[in-house]
Amino acid sequence: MKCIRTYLLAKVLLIAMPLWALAQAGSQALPAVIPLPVTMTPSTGSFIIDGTTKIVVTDSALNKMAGLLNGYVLAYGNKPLSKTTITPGNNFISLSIDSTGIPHKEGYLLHVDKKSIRCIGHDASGVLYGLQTLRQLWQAGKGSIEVPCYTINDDPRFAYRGMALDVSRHLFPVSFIKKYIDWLALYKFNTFHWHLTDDQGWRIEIKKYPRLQSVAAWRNETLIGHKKELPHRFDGKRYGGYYTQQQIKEVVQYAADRHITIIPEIEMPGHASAALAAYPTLGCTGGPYTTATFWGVFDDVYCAGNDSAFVFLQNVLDEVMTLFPSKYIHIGGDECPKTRWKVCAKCQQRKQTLHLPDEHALQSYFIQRMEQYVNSKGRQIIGWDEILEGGLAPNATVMSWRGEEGGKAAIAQHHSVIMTPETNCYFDYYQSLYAEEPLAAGGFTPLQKVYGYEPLAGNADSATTTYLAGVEGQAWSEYYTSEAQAAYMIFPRALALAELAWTPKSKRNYENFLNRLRGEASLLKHQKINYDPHFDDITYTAVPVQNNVLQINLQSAARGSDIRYTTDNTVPTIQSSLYTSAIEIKNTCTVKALLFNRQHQPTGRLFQQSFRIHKAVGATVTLLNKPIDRFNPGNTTLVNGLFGSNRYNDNQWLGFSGNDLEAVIDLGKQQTVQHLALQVLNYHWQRMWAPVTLQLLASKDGEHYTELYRQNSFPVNGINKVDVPVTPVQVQYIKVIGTNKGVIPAGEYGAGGNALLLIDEIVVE
Ligand code: TNX
Repeated sequence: MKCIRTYLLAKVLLIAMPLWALAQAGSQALPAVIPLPVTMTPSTGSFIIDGTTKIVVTDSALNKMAGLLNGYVLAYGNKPLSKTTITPGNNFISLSIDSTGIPHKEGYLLHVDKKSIRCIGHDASGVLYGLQTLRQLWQAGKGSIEVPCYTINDDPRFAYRGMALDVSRHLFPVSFIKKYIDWLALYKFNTFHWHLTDDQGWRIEIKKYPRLQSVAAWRNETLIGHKKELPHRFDGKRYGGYYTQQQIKEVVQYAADRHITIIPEIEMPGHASAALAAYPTLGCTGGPYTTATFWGVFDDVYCAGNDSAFVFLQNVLDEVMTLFPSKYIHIGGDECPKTRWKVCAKCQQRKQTLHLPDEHALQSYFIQRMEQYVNSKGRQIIGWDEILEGGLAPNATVMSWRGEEGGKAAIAQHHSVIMTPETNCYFDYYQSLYAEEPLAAGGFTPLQKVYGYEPLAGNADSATTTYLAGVEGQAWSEYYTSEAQAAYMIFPRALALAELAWTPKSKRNYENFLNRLRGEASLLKHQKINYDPHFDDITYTAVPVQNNVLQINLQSAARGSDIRYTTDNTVPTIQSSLYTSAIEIKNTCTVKALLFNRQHQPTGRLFQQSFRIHKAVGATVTLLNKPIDRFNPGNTTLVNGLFGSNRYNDNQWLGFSGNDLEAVIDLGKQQTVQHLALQVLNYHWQRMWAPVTLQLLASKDGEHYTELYRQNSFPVNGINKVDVPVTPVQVQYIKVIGTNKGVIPAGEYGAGGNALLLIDEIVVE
């Protein structure tokens, strides 16, 4: 045990954690292995790897693994280890395969004792994963590496453990792609989903179509700031590039050496602006088209009535399938507006000839025709969940992103499914609500939300769900303007996903994960992963406890730190109030809080949040219609003194999908009201539409209402603040009616679907 303690102490010191943290962490101070292995049994002592240690490999299939191990050793400035096929008496690391002894695919046994390390895999992947665990166990120094004695038995929960990267919106060089692949392997991902084409740029060389390189790979300029900021501003700089086939081959090999399969994605029939710019005859109108310069969904798509569009895509896929040996080829299928098809003679002709009922069926025809082609080459397709609309292609795997609904529907039809719901697996969303977070796509997916995701609500392991292949994290790059920014958004959320993908459900525990994540800091740093370190930030909840009184709870996952706070707008110091229990707030104010460590030093970022206390805070709210689950943090959200932010997914907005808002606020007794205020959202690119009509009414008895105010236009793109002074009246009830836009009109994002009406905080003064 002594050595383990020494090891832990060294590790703790290395990451510059104060000593008290060790005591604090107590028995939870495990070596920082992420994802957590199935079983880890410590024993006494440690093994020292130095220049005299040998790697024993008898199976030539594992020579590459020995090479990788030496790479990891070298990366710490140590000498490479020499290889042998003869097992010495001691001081060796043996790599071997035993598919009977280790029964599970990709599983491994890592046994470290004072004399040797044995890494036995079910297959070569298993050996690779054993080595990744070894890298996380060891304490590397110059000249030698100490590994605590352990026996670890491990294998993955899901067969499909994926991370994507969008290189269309922003392009990343081959050097970054390789680093990314290294990082994925370290956390035991086995699939890299490479999103290679989109409206804003085509990134793979296709020799048959040179204009994909000279035209589709380039855009004239790029949007500055967020898409919701109107009018759009552009940088005026030509942007683009693509990967040559030679580079792709190199990356595919690099990934294969790390047992990562690359699944290429070639988008169709939508997200095709760049390809159409190069070959306008493939679209319905014939163009001219341009490679998109801002983010979104575009009406111009491949023409479903034009055989040459299919021939083009088949030729493209021929080259793609030559480059990528993966069983699966992702052909997109998402966000394809039917606007052009509806008025295109060729598309309508196709619809008629095939007796297709509508344009959804036409999309289904498109995907099925491409599926047949891909299948004829011995491969399978993956498509986003929109491929369910109009009928699923017979052998397709569905990637469920708009929640789990698509995934469930596909499972019901006995199709294989990969879960990647945007609420939990989209790493382009904000991970914190702190104002200093760099610009991101808009939603809010903190680390805990990723970690807490459980596919199919905990039923993922039952026999009925053999169709659930696994999970994937999405890295859309609209707002990833640099490699550092991409890494910041992806990590550590990808680590949370890695643990969900690998570790048995029963073993997962967020606090324990955070402990290990803190312990992982030195490795993340060594890997030069610019991860977001703010997962210990102070967060809060606010609950109205009685009329005009809010109870504020502050929390942080940080161990052994104190929270100190102020309500007078000053920055907290060590003299400020110590947070011990919920704060009661009776007046409008800003709470500011900071973490102080044992040395009384402030750590982390300054928390600040304003609360507006008004007459409705704590009042009873009755809703006529139920908000949709995704935007239903509870009725009191409308009267909790807090305003929703433009990150709209911050649990302050109440959302109604397709149906109207009708809220009645009971102030408890008659009161003088002279001012009403609220907020509604207009983000059409996220299906969010301000009400067609908003009415504010008041009543003394809850039966007879008088209209105080009505508004029919909400011109602001984003948050519309409604601020209404009213002639003072004595009332007990306030009614707010918002008429939903209903079905999203043609030409708009999500056309034909239900509009979302979002409202927050009804201020009564
Ligand atoms: C939707 S997810 C998209 C992407 C965007 C992403 C932004 C999916 C299949 N399509 O084109 O980049 O939202 O969050």
